[in-house]
Amino acid sequence: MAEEKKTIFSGMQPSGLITLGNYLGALRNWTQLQDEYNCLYCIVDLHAITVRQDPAKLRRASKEVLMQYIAAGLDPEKNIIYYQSHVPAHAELGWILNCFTYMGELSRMTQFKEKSQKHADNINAGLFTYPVLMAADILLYQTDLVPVGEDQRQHLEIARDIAGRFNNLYGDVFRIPEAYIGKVGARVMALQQPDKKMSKSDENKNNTVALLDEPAVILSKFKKAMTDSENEVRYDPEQKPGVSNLLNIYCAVTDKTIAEAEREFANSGYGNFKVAVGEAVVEKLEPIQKKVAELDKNKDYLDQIIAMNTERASAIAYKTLRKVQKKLGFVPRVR
Ligand code: ATP
Ligand code: LTN
Repeated sequence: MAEEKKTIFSGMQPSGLITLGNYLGALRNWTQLQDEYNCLYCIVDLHAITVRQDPAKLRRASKEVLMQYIAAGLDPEKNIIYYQSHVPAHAELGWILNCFTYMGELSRMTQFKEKSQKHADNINAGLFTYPVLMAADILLYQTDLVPVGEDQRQHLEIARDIAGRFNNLYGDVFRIPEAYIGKVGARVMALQQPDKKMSKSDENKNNTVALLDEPAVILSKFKKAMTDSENEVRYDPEQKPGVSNLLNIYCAVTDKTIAEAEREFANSGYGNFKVAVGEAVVEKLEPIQKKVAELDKNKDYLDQIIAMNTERASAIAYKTLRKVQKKLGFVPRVR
């Protein structure tokens, strides 16, 4: 990797189909960063098992995330795209950093609180230490910037705290990363419940739009989206969360401003507005869907990309891990 460029790291869980929220909040921004930065985009399968996964579905979803990364425009030669479980350094540094993270700070994490409520029968230790593994992901690569959606801001803060704490004890080991959160699309809300974020693992499939949903399905989900009892297309997230969410989505996929969109729909009822949003989304996703269908026929190409990129990621990760081990006082391995 070129030395002078800054490093970017981000990831997505193969916990289901990539949603429009994941795309607008994260993936789309990633594709705009690939020329200016050295970028690593991980498929974080170790994180995904913090909630119970069906093995066959996890395998398929992991491959689908890989194909969608590429189809959305991430060049696998320029960017290092790989599976987290293929680089064991993530789990190794994750363990070490567990010993530098406090129970108190982990118990304040919003995602932990939400997920433990949702999966009350499986509040496992991995769910609790999820942010520590995420810190390891980021710190292994001496990352400068982490492009994520708004929901991950708190996890970024804890990663910075852990890194700072380690550096205070052992010297300058980790670069302190910063969050990079886009302006539009950073928080796409659920279509039927616009007071909560659109989430891959939502059981109500009418709440989410998957990148790979068929056009007719996408249109019907938008037609069913929750609005309000007025009939005025106006941006007001407090009073009109549903309509505002649709406006946000529309502007994110068309690159129009909110003011332009409000003018455009000034005289149309909600019915027409929702169809227009749905059609704009379909148009944006169509090329990605075509590319995924092509990639899906090309197993050898995908295998080759993963093999090459796993090597590239490992080389960087183990350099940091060895430095950490040395600082801690582990006896160096004789090879
Ligand atoms: P899960 O439902 O399994 O928790 P998720 O949909 O929250 O998954 P992740 O894989 O955890 O998705 O997140 C991948 C990226 O997408 C992260 O950068 C995250 O901030 C971003 N993201 C997730 N949901 C949204 C959303 N509704 N709006 C904008 N960005 C989002
Ligand atoms: N926690 C993130 C996924 C994730 C990630 C990362 C994002 C795991 N490791 C490192 C950025 C950098 C999520 O739930 N969206």
